[in-house]
Amino acid sequence: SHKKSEIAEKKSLVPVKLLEKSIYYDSEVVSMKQYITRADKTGIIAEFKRKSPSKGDINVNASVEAVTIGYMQAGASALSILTDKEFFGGKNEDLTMARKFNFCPILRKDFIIDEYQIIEAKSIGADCILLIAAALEPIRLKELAFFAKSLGLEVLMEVHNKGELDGAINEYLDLIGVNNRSLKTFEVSLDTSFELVDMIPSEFVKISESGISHPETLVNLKNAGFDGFLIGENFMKSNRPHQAALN
Ligand code: IGP
Repeated sequence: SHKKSEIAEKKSLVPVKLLEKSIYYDSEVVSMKQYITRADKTGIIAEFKRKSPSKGDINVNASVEAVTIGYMQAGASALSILTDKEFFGGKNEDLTMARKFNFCPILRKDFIIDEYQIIEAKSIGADCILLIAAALEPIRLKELAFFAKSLGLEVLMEVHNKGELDGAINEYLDLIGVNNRSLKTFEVSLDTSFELVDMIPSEFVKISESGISHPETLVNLKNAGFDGFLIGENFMKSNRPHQAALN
């Protein structure tokens, strides 16, 4: 959703120099790669998402503090916080709020196309960024991944098919996520995950994203080789997202 002009505007409003003064900018990241693969964890990346283009309003009044603390107490391995405003009703402050109350890896969920957004991610307290293969030229994706690594951040690359995976894979990625939801039709198919899992090289942590709503789905995905599971809507649609169970 971010256009170049919007980013330029923001850069002049909040210059990089100011972002670099944030207390989070120099603090160490909490490794999502490590947390996801820890044997004593569930592998669940629990997402805070107020609304989405596919579902409209999901939970517009949810409190970041209550929900994220609850997610972690319930056994999540990590958090994903939407910061995109236009489509998901998120904001940077949501991530910073999650950071203040939790010691765990936090993924900044947004449409990243520029280095500025990566500096911003670090400054608001993120540990990991998302790069979407469908939205970036492979060479550009690699540049952005390299840049993120240079700030100490981890990188989750999202793919939808074999073409994206083969075209964009590079040595600066930490985790690879297969998104079961088509960005074009919003249709969810878990087959996407089952088809791609064996094509992901073993050095990357494997995440299945979207449309997970049954415990047996999670078990099947795990048996197929996935380490992590990104779950948003199924939790957020409940009045108490952190007490929601997959069912
Ligand atoms: C979570 P779900 O179906 O559990 O709410 O999905 C997450 O995978 C989804 O929000 C997502 C997303 C994205 C959002 C995956 N990739 C890219 C925004 C941008």
